[in-house]
Amino acid sequence: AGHQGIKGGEVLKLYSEVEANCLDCLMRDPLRPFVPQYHGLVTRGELCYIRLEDLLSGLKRPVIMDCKMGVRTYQEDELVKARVKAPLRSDMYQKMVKMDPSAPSAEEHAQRGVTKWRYLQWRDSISSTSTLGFRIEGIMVGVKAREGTALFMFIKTILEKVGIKKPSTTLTIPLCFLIDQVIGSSLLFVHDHSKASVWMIDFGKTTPLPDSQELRHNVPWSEGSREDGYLIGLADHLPCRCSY
Ligand code: 4IP
Ligand code: MN
Repeated sequence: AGHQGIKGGEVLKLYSEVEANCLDCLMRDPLRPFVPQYHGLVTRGELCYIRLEDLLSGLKRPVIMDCKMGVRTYQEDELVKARVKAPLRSDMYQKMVKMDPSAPSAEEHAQRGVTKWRYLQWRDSISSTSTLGFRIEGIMVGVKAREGTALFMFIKTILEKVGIKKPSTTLTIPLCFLIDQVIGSSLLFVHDHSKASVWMIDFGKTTPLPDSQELRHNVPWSEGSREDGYLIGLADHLPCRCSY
């Protein structure tokens, strides 16, 4: 969603300040080789876009899997809002009913709406997000479970190589990854018979912590901790155990 037009190895994605800031940070980070290259902003008509490397450029018949990482896909702010004055979303209520008519409470049925937090939290709870720390959001038919597993091992290896697994002992500079809560971000697995790669994508809800405090990424979330559980999904589990 939000992707627009492709021009010569580039993809335009609708501008988000959060995502642009995160990409700025990533372009100066050891993680740079593992994210789409960011070429700044461009305006088309009324709208502003982020210019990103097209990760599928040059691939003839790519097989793609999108794994959304972490134990939650909503920001803590969303929860705070839901308690006070969050607008009710009828679109999200409808998506919920479509998947499980018994999911909304009597009150939610009556108002025919749910808060965004309620919907996102429910999606996390019915998928493998809350329990395994990732869920498969999209997959192109044809990818076999065994290939998926191999790809997961692959990303694990490259992330270990750049020091994410044991950050405190191997890193001297702060990584964007350490100081950010990485929410709603995906790993994009791409393979094209001859070549396989894994990319970190989608940083629209990845925000730095207020005081450059660092996250561990491998512990369960509790309200206020800001932990995202990214490494729970990455290090502890494989796609064959995924429920979604
Ligand atoms: C979507 O629900 C995803 O959770 C989107 O997250 C979210 O966007 C949408 O919220 C929500 O409607 P489904 O995938 O179940 O349809 P993502 O973009 O990470 O896939 P954001 O990024 O805004 O949370 P709205 O508010 O954009 O509709
Ligand atoms: Mn997405």
